[in-house]
Parts: sequence; structure tokens; C-alpha cells
Amino acid sequence: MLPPRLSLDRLSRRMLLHLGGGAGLVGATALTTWPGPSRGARAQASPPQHAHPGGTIVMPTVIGEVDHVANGFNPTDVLTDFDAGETSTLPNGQTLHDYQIVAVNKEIEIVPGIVYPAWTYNGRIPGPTIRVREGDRVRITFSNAGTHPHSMHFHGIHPGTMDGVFDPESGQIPPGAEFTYEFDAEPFGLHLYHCHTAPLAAHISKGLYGTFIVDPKDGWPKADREFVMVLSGFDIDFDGENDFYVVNGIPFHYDHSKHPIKIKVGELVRVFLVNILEFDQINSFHLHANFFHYYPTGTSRTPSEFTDTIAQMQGQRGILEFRYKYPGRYMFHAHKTEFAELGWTGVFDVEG
Ligand SMILES: [Cu+2]
Repeated sequence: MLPPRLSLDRLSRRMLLHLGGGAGLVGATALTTWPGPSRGARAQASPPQHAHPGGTIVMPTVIGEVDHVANGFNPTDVLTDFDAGETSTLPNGQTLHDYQIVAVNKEIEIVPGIVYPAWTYNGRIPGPTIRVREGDRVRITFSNAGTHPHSMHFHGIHPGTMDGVFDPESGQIPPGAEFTYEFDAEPFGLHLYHCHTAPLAAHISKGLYGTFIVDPKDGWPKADREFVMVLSGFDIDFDGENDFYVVNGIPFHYDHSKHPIKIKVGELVRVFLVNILEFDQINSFHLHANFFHYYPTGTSRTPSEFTDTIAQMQGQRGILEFRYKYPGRYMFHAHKTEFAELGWTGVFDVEG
């Protein structure tokens, strides 16, 4: 067994291959497709080890649970923990949403026994789901308790001084410093925020990103369920390639054997889907035994497509709406099977 909280700073993927069983990975595919030192080397890997502990493997998964309490967040809660901040009314009648966000280094147990030295907003991956209404005022007091300069760059329409890039005050907040971002929320839709400090790929892949939802002034049509799903990955040996692919921070969390997402037949389900995956060029979402209406960026009430699979490059996002006709257990996952087998998979458990 691996030590319970093993730092991965110096742990190579080759070592993990040898330790794979102890790290809790099961499923022949997870082991045999475990990334080698490079993508070129992977093709020359030794013959597959077809281990099938526990009988038939439906999909690769991991045995056991990560310590959600120590992590400080649970992906089941992240689905629905929409954060309106502290709200008040400004003299001009505008609603103000006040947020306190801290960048902090934090070790996150991403699969049992494997701890990743993350950089986080408020100690969680993804960061808080900021949800406001079109035209509201957003005020974010951002403090940097990390060890590198960081920033918050929001997607949306706002002044350059609030963009978190070039402006000397907002662009690079040094460790120990603070900056207040403030702007009107527009346009309505599904957006995101992330650190924009160089080297950008490192700052994003370490965990500094989150969802920014701007509801239309008159709201969306009523849904029975609303879920946030943030797609990303973890490069645990820092070689510029992902070793795990995730929804809401923890690989395999929503699997059928772990924490499937419970819904009911006929309910209107709305998924706010955001892709911030670093290193790989494209991500995807596929829904089993169903079709969904897709609203790219959430900026129109007219869906662009009625489909079961969509692709998103980094920074793209969109709203999915669907209802299940039949009870059952239905997978949702990247339709890039490598991503699915390395963690980006989940299940809707539909009750009749
Ligand atoms: Cu940063």
C-alpha cells in the first residue's frame, strides 16, 4: 500500500504503474492504459495485464474513498453549491454580491492514497460557483495566501482594469497581497474564471478555476435539477500531460459504485458544463440513452443542437437540458475513451 498521504512531487508515473494496485486503481483498462513517461512510449508498453478483481469490470474505477473532509470539498456538493455571496442593495438599487476568495496552496487527495499539491480558490477544486443575475454588481475581494503571484480573470464584459491581466494592480497579486475586482455582471450566460498569471498552463492545471453563472434578468425556464460540472485534469508528475481527467475535482466520483447522481424520470435536468482542461486540446461530453438540448455559452434561449455528444475546447462551456424517459443507470462521460478511463466518467441513477 502507498502511504496514506503520499506527496507526488517526486513520484513518477512509472512508479505508480508498479504501485497501481496499492493506489486503489482497478480495471484492466485503467492499468493497461496508464500513461507512460510520454505518449510515444505508451505505444510500446509491455503487454496488457488483464487483472479483473471482483469479476466483470464495467468501467475502470478506484477502490475506496478520498478524504473529502480533509480535502475541504465534496464533488457531490459541488454539483449544486451555487454561491450568491453576501448580497445587499446599492444606493442606485443594484444588487451587490460580495465574495471573499483566497488563493491557497492545498494538498488534495485525488484518488485514495494519491495527494496532489494543488493551488486552489478557497481550498477547493473547482473554486466557488459564483452565481448572480444579469446587471447585478459583483465585488470580489481576492487575497493571495499562496506562494506565487495569482489573479482572477473573469470571462464576461468588464473594464480592462478588472480583467486580471495587464493592469498592475489586478493582474498579478503577490503572495500576501489583496485586490478587489468589481464589475457589472454581463452578458447572461455560463462563464468561468481562472488565474491568468504566467506560466498560465501551470497556474490553471494546478487548480485555479471556477464557474461564473450570470442568470438572465427574468431567469431561465424552471428546471427540476441544476448541476454544475467543471471538466479538468491532473498532471501528477508535472510532465505537461494529464494523468487523471475529472468532473468537479475528483476522478471517478460519480461512478455507479460510488456516488451516482440521483434524478427522477421526467425531471428537467439542466447541466452547466465548463471545460477548463489544460494540456489536451479538446474535451467532450456524452450522455447515454438520451439526447439533450445544447445552449453554447448559455447566451441564447434557442438551443444550437439536439444531440447526445458535444465537444468543448478549453474555456468553452454550455448548458445542457434533458429529461430521462426510462428509469435506469446511465453513464455520462468524455467521448474520448482515454479520458473516461482515467477518471472523467459518471452515472445518472434515474428513478421511476
Ligand atoms: Cu495563479
